Amino acid sequence: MSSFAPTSSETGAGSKDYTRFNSADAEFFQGISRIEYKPDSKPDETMCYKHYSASQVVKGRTMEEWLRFSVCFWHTFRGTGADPFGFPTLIRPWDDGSNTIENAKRRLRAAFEFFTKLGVKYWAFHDRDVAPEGATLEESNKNLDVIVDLAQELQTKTGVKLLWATCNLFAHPRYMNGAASNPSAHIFAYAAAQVKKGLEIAKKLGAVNFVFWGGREGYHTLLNTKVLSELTHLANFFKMAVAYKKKIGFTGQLLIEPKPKEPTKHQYDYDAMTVIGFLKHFGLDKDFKINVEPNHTTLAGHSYEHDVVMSSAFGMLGSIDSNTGSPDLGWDTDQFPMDIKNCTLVMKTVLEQGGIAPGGLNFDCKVRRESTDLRDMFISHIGAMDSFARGLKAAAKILEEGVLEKYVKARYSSYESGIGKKIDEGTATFEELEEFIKKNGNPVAESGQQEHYESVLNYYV
Ligand code: XLS
Ligand code: NI
Ligand code: NI
Repeated sequence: MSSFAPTSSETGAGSKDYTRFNSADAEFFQGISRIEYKPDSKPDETMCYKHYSASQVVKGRTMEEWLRFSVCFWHTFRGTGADPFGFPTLIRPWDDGSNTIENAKRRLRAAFEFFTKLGVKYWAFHDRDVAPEGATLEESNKNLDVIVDLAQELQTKTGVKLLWATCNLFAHPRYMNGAASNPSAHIFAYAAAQVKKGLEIAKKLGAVNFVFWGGREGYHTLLNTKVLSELTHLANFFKMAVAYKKKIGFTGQLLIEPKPKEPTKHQYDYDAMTVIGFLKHFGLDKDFKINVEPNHTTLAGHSYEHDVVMSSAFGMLGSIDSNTGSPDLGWDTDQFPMDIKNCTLVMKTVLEQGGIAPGGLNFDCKVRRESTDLRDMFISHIGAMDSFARGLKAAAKILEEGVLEKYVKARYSSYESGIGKKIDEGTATFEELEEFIKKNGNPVAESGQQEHYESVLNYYV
């Protein structure tokens, strides 16, 4: 990869005038105004909402309240389009490619203009995306303080709120063998100190959640790994986070984001059920919920909505990193969710559980490397927001008409009374069930009717 490293003339960095973006009233997205709702717009008018109307009421709440969209800072303002085979393609006019505070401030101002023009009320970031990492922890914290002050000012000015903050515990080489599951206690301590600061800034910015994603918490070979020690350390790390959160009075919901692999071969937070088992085993399930990312769910070999449904069933669905993979690829492509059926299935669960707050739908998505215009940043978010608005409307109709529900209810009706009710409530015994069979004889297996259910769903999408 290093032999492919671009020079500044190849990236365009350093050759332009960035100072015009330094003032507080600089405009970053010239010629683009506030995105409007235009339900009658033509098919190729993609710089407006056709379905997402923030104030439109669906099932007793506004679309804005149900959907709680959030823009992620890392992809949308730090993504460069570089990949292992090619140079950056997403060269933003305000970004000089440097690791300076000035550049960080420009990016942040550009981001808040973007959130405002798009009309999205939440954002999310990693500590190291917003502020440059220094040579020491103290230096990094000092950089963060400067940027967090500006973020606070911009949040107040625009009314945009922080859906969640997180710490980047995976990019720096010190974390190559993990952070809280690192074989070195020294590195564990560094990660803890970093999260301590992360919780403090989350509190300062009024974050309604705080996320842990363990991209390097796992193993590449079991030959060098003490799995139970690593998992115990990981749990102890989370216990310290809970204790510190309580100590400083941070009220945001703590979330764990499952992912089976990438960058680590096997990640401990494999999928929703693995995380729920881990949390219950270590007595952490009252303090954490799950941030489901559907692209991770499909990476784990499940269907798109699987982890959303599973976490919700256990009362553990906290938030959603609403993105998608490419079904023909096997990795985390972080694409904008444009599939209405997927969005419908996610929103069906969100409606069924009465909403996703304090979580939201965070666009952990990146425009394709080839989508190089500033307008593509808008079009991608607008397209995904419209897909979710359609998903919300379709899901509301599915629930209101209750057709699917009627069939599901009938399918399980044998558990509503008699011996079935006793099984459901956990009071039946093997002896009783044997008696039941002797008395009632052989059961009849009924059709699962999958195609019938699929046809009903298609009617609504
Ligand atoms: C990576 C994850 C990451 C988390 C935040 O695959 O999705 O972006 O959401 O650290
Ligand atoms: Ni994510
Ligand atoms: Ni991801």
